[in-house]
Amino acid sequence: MNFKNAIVRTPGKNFSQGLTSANLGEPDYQKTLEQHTAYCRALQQCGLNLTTLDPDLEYPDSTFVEDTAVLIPSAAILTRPGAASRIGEVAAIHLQLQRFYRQFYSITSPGSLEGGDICQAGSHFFIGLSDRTNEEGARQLAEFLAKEGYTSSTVDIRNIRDILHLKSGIAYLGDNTLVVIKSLNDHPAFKGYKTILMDPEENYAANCVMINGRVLLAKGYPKFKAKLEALGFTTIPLDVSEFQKMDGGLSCLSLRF
Ligand code: CIR
Repeated sequence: MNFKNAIVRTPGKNFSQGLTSANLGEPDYQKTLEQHTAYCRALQQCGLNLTTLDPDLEYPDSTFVEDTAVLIPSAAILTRPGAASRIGEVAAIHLQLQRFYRQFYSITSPGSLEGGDICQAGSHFFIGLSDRTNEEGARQLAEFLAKEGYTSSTVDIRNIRDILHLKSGIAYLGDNTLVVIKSLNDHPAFKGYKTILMDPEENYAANCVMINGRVLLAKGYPKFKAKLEALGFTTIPLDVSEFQKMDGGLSCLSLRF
């Protein structure tokens, strides 16, 4: 799948006031900005046209734009984040997406859903059931996707430790290949896929993204990087330590379409 565009939002100076369960200390704002700039540069290096939104101080987590929408070529599905403090982030993204999309769907109450729980694998979608995405949100998304010609299945991660979203634990790299953490490896939904298994001490790096033939991955995870390169993938390692402190990963920093 090829992408042309990406939407990103520069982190605001109150970024450290967002939600987090990581015990990694407070992010350094200057470093956060530098890492975000390098991330944006990497997206451009992959051929994407960037729409860069200004910081939104009303929503400290709003740099994690991926959680606000699920995008397919024919439609944009606006989410309804399970984190109450993040529901208001969706309106601004809706406005931006109107420049690119005509067909919109919305997840509505009592459904909740965050983009980090949604992993596209070709014409199939894995929908994570998490503390942020509930059954009703998953049901609504599955219905919208079916209307647009996609299949889906749910993956319950509520009993999996240390992952916020489904895509904290899996990534799809194309060619029927999934990156998977050990605790999700035996899930029936992933039967029939080739899997790249994470070494548990490198689990954080499972949240990587394939963009136009290159894999963006977190810097500092040598085993995973070597594994990918041995399989013939071109990698772009990026330092995202400050985002990790706020439970964020590489994928959540952009909407790619
Ligand atoms: C949150 O807890 O909502 C943010 N601090 C982090 C969101 C990360 N999003 C993602 O992995 N898709």
